[in-house]
Amino acid sequence: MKLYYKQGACSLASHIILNEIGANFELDEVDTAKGETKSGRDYKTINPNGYVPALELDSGEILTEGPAILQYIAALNGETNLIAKQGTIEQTRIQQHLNYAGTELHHAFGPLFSSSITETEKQQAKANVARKFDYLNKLFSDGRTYVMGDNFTVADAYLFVVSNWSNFVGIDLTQWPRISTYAERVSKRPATQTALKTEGLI
Ligand SMILES: N[C@@H](CCC(=O)N[C@@H](CS)C(=O)NCC(=O)O)C(=O)O
Repeated sequence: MKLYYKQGACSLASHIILNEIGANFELDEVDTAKGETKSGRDYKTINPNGYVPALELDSGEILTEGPAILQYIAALNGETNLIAKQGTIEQTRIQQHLNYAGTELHHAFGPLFSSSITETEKQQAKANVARKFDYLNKLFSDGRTYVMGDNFTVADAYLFVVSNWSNFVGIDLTQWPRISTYAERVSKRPATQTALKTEGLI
């Protein structure tokens, strides 16, 4: 398997889950601006949408869209509890959190990575991110360790990566103490540490 990634991007979640399952995999870094991989491939031939992550299977088949990739990887190792059985309320909840991570939190961060954003737009985007964090912070008010309870799942990998972007866009995550503690907890997992080191983030 080969993961096409960009340093610290949402592809980091797939990288973490590959480590969590103990997968044998390669990495190829993508310069999304140039549309090229480090190995010299035209990235449009891998993902026509131009964004990371993409996962190339040993069969040559390519998977795209982070949440789908995360669940595919997790299912490769039945010894882990990174996802739940299809059709159960637990799996639906994991989907709920993955969807929140992607279409709400990740989406809210989007404008903050644009080089053409105005100061007013930046403040609006930050306020929007804050609303998304408020919801997540409340979720943790029952003292849960991970978003699903005691068990770390694919949703935590994605939520961690997106929460961690706060450091790159001038948002102080300690405004949401439970999220800040949670992000710290996920960052300490050996699989996360390895991924962060490999991507040159620590
Ligand atoms: N819907 C896609 C979105 C992926 C996405 O937004 N990827 C970003 C990085 S987090 C990207 O590659 N953006 C292009 C760029 O950074 O130039 C997914 O969930 O996989």
